[in-house]
Amino acid sequence: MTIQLYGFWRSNAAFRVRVALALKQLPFDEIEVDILSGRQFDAGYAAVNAEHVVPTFVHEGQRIFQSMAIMEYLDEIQPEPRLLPTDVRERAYARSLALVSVADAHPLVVPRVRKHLATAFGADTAAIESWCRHWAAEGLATYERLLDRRPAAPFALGEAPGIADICMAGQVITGHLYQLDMAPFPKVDALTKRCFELPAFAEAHPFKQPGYKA
Ligand SMILES: N[C@@H](CCC(=O)N[C@@H](CS)C(=O)NCC(=O)O)C(=O)O
Repeated sequence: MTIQLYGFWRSNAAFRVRVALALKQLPFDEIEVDILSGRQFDAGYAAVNAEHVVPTFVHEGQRIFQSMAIMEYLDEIQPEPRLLPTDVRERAYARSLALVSVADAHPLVVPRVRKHLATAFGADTAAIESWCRHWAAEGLATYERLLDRRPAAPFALGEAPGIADICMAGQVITGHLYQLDMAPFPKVDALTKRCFELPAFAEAHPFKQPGYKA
């Protein structure tokens, strides 16, 4: 199976896909697109990804974008270990948890939003950091409330990590990038520490990628 992943060390969405690939033990080549230097707008990559974002996943010539779609595709081509539960209600809950970060919290802190805050509204670095910290914390607070209602056992849906854990771990990485105190989110902290004890999560961490800059 030939897999390529257009990604970037800091990309939260690429992190999700790297973890999913590692859990399924699927080897892949990662091609760097430096989204902090604007390489996502280069003509070559614009032809690959119409949204000018990473990740783009390429499997046997087929391009797939959006990390949730990619993770679901991986579950279909290589069902074990499962990232989504087989039970229909559990599967909906797993997607709901994943989308708290993927659809609601993470999109508010991506480079194009940070750039627009600066260019359209004159936000300076401190204001943009404050914005990002706020939305990173909102995502974590939502996860904490959800884990209050349904405790981890020991992962979000049971014995093994899946898409919910991957996306929650990504949200915690955003918190770390903005130096958030995790004390208000003890259940999220405990669950994601458990995730990062697994090589699939630890090795996919942005700080472990080639090109990482502190
Ligand atoms: N919802 C998309 C998010 C894609 C996205 O926004 N990716 C970011 C990196 S995590 C990006 O490439 N941003 C470029 C930009 O904002 O200009 C997914 O889950 O794949």
